[in-house]
Amino acid sequence: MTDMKDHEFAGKTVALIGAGVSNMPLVPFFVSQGASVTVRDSKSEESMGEKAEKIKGYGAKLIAGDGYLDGLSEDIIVRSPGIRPDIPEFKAAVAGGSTLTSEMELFLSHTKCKVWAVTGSDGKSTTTTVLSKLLEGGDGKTYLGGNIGSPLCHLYPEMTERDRAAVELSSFQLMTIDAPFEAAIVTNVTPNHLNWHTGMDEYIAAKERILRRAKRAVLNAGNEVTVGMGKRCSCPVTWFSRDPIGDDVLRDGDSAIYLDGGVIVKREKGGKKVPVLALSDILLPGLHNAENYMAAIAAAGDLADAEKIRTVASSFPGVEHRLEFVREKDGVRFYNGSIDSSPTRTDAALSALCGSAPDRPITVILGGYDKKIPFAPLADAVLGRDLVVRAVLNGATADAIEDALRQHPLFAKRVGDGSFEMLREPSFEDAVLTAAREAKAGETVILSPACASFDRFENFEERGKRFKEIVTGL
Ligand code: UMA
Repeated sequence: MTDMKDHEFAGKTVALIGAGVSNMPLVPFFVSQGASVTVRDSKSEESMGEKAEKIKGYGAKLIAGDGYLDGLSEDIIVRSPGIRPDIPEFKAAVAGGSTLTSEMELFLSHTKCKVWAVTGSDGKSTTTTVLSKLLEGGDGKTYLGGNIGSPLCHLYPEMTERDRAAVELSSFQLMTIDAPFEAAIVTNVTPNHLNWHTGMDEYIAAKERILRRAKRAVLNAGNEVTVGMGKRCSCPVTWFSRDPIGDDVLRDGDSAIYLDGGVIVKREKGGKKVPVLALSDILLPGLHNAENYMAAIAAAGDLADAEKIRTVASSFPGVEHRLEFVREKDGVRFYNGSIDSSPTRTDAALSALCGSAPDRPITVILGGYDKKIPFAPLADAVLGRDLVVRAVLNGATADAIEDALRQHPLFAKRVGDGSFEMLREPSFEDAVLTAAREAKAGETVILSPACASFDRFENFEERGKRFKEIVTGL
C-alpha cells in the first residue's frame, strides 16, 4: 500500500462497535495498518461462536455481552449502521476526544474512486446494481457495495481515480454522511424504520443528506417527499417517473426521464426528447423496475449509451432472491423471491408480476418459519388478484396460511368457479415440484413465501439457492 494516508491508523486505538457484515472486514484491515483494535458487541462471546475466535485470531481484543461499551474511549470509534450515533456512550466518548465514524464514512473520506450513491425506501438494491452495471467498461474497475451487503472501506487502498463505485446507502448510514457524489439517487421515500428513527422528519432528513454535496440529483417526480427534496436542493436534478412530468416539478435547467408509450424517453435540458429503452427490453417485471432503470440510466448519464443500456436490461436477472428471474422452461417462467419473508413483501412481489404485460397467471409458493404474524393480509394479496391462480403451501405456517385463505370472503367463490386452487405439500422440494408440474405454458411460478426460512434453512439465501437448484434441474 502506497497511499499517502498509509500509516494514518498506526499506533491508534480503534473500537469497532458491532461485529457484523460492515465491521468484520475492518478487523484485519485496521490490524494490518498497525492500529490496536478492540471489537465490542452486545452479543455474548458464546453466541458469537466462530466469529469470536476469528476476531481474536486476527490479533484484536473482544469485549462481548453486557457492559460491552464500558470504558469506551478509543481514538477512533466505528459504529455499525444499526446503532444510533447519539447513544450516551458515544456522546461521552466524543466529549472525551474520540472520533465517531462508520465503515461507509471512512470509505467515502479515503477512496480515490468516483462514487455514485443511491438511497430510498424501496428499489435501492436493484437500482444500485443496475447502475453499477451501467458504469462498467471504463478503464478502471467498478465496485458495488454499501447497504446492499458488501462493505468497501477495506478496499480503498487499492482503488484509483479511474475506478467507479455505486453504493447503496441506508438512512442509518446517511445519518452521519456528508460526502461528494458524482450523482445521488433517491428512489422514493415512504414511512419505514420508524422504530429506529425518532420520526418521519428524521428519516427524511437522513435520506436528504445524500444530496448535500452531489453534483447531480436523480429524484422521483411521482413521490411527494422526493419532490420536496428537489425543490430544496441546489444541484441540477434529473426527474424520473412512470407518468408524464408536470412543469410544476421541472425547474429551469432540470432534465427528465419518463415512460412514453412503452418506451423510456429522456428529455434533455433544451426540451429535446431522446428514446432510450423499450420496456419490452427489460427482463425484470413490473413498472417499479422500469423506474429503477430510469433512475440508474439518469445517474449513469453519458457513461452508458443506448446499446449498453439495452444489453444490461435484457440480460440482468435481478438482485439475487428478490424477484430474481431463474429460467423459462416449457413456457413457464420461474422467479425466486426468497427474501419475501412477510406478507407485505409477497404482496409487493405479486403486485410487480401483475403489473407486467402481457398477463401471465401466477402460481405462488407460500409458507415457512412461524413468526406468529397474521396472514389475513396475505390472503388479501393472493385472493384479491385474479391473476394468482394457484398457491402451494408448505412449511411450519402451512396450517395458518390455509386457515387465512379459507376464511377470506373471496375463497369460496374463487375455488368454486375454478379460478383458484390451493395445494399443500409436506416438504419444500415437493412444493416446488408441484408448482412446476401444475403451471402451464404462459404462466409464472414464484417462490414468495411470506415467511422466514428458519424452519428448514439457515437463512433466506440458502432457501433461494435450493429453489434455484430444483428449478434448474427440472
Ligand atoms: N450490535 C451491537 N449493539 C447494538 C446493535 C447491534 O453490538 O446496539 C451488534 C450486533 O450484535 C451485530 C452487529 O452489531 O453482531 C452488527 O449488526 P447489524 O445487523 O446492525 O449490522 P451489519 O451486520 O454490519 O449490517 C449492516 C446493515 N444492517 C443494518 O443497518 C441494521 C446491513 O443492512 C448492511 O447490508 C450491512 O451493514 C453492510 O453495509 C441490512 C438492513 O436491513 C440488510 N438494512 C436496512 C434496510 O436495508 O432497510 C437499513
